[in-house]
Amino acid sequence: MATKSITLPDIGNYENTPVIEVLVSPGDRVEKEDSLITLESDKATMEIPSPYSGEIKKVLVKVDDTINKGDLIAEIEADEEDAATEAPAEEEGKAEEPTEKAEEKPAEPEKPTPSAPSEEKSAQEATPPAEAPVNRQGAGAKFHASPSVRLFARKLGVDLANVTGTGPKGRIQQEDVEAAIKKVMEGVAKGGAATGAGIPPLPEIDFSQFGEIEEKPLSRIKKLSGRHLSTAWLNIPHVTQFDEADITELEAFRKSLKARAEKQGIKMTPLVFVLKALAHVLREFPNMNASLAPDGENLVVKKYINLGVAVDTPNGLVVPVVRDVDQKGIFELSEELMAISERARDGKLTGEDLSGGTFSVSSLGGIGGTQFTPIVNGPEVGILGVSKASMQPVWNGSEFEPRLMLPLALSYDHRVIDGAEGARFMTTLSRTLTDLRELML
Ligand code: CAO
Repeated sequence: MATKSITLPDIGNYENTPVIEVLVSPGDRVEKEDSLITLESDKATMEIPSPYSGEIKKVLVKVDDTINKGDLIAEIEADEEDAATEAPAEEEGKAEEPTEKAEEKPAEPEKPTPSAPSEEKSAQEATPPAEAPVNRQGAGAKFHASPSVRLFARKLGVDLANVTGTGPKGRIQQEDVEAAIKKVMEGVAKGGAATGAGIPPLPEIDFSQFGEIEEKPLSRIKKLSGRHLSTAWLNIPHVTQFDEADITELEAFRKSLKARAEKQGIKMTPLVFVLKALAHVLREFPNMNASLAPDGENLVVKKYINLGVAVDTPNGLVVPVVRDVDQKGIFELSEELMAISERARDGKLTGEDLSGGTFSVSSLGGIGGTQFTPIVNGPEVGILGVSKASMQPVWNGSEFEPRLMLPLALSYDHRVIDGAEGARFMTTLSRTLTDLRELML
């Protein structure tokens, strides 16, 4: 092991050549011929390979530096066998082929000298002069691409680490960069459901190679809601706050009303009490009953409280809206929830049923599960997830008492709601559900 200085070898008739990429950082392990930096003159780009294998100790250039023959690029703790072989470039500032063992040579003929400058009139006229595998800083990704393809990708802002090469030995060609851009653009055109916004797409896999498969078209609702959910998930920085509300008294009250409700043909579930309590708490926390203006500069606070309720239908999830929940009683809300979920399941919802919501609720309480993290129904600010209530032993200060506990999950847009506000909202909601007399305050 010996520390060696790596200098810029003779790269031809170039002076003060700008460094456009630094491909290594201290601590990186490089093999002989791995590219260290990329230079770009007005006519060409070229990669400067390492004359040694070893560990990079210092990087002495940075992007936008301009360098000349003989300038220091890096210091390397060279492997023993490399260290024994002085790099002529170090002594004479000239790039010559360092001696190397035949078995160390990559299968493809690659020169250890700098990539010969490619005289690129345009990226189309790409003649790959040398293809050095690049050990990407941090990412550790390795890929082959000629300087002209790298230039092409850089001009279009494409990260080659995300491009699959179809050339020999996976070499990335210009067509591959074009295909990657096309895929992203198609994703954007489709509403960015799967890709777009620079998000790398999921790999396309032919699953039939592993066994029998069947392709089924997604329902229209699934496609629409999928796009909306992806948009919300990608645009809104989500936080989910969990809590549990003691609904023992609420449940007793609900049961006491059950017979009356049944007489009127109404099914009264815990969800309507949640809707009522939620509307009350939203009055106290108006920021939660709001939307961020598209410019991100203002909050549009709504003075009406219309709650979207997620309904599971045979064709997928829909979110009809129950209007003015704060102004309606439990019986009226129960009736409305029954009617609207029936219309949803029959596919008879109108545009009006589906619009104007200010906050949403997703209840899986009738099905099961202890908690889940709902996705905010953007541009709303929050959504409440309700799971199945269960009897729990709760410590009352002197003993454990069996109490009916309702798990709640609040997801909110963290650009609008701070953690403390989210927690206070949930504490107030839990308190209201535990003691419905809060509704009168
Ligand atoms: N804890 C315990 N039991 C609950 C409960 C809870 N949180 N919520 C409902 N229940 C009970 C009800 O009391 C009812 O019991 P009974 O039949 O004995 O009275 C039973 O579970 C079924 O209730 P329900 O689901 O029919 O009615 P609901 O008012 O609770 O919900 C609706 C209505 C439309 C929201 C619901 O039917 C539904 O579609 N839920 C799915 C929503 C969904 O898919 N969300 C996920 C969105 S993200 O993909």
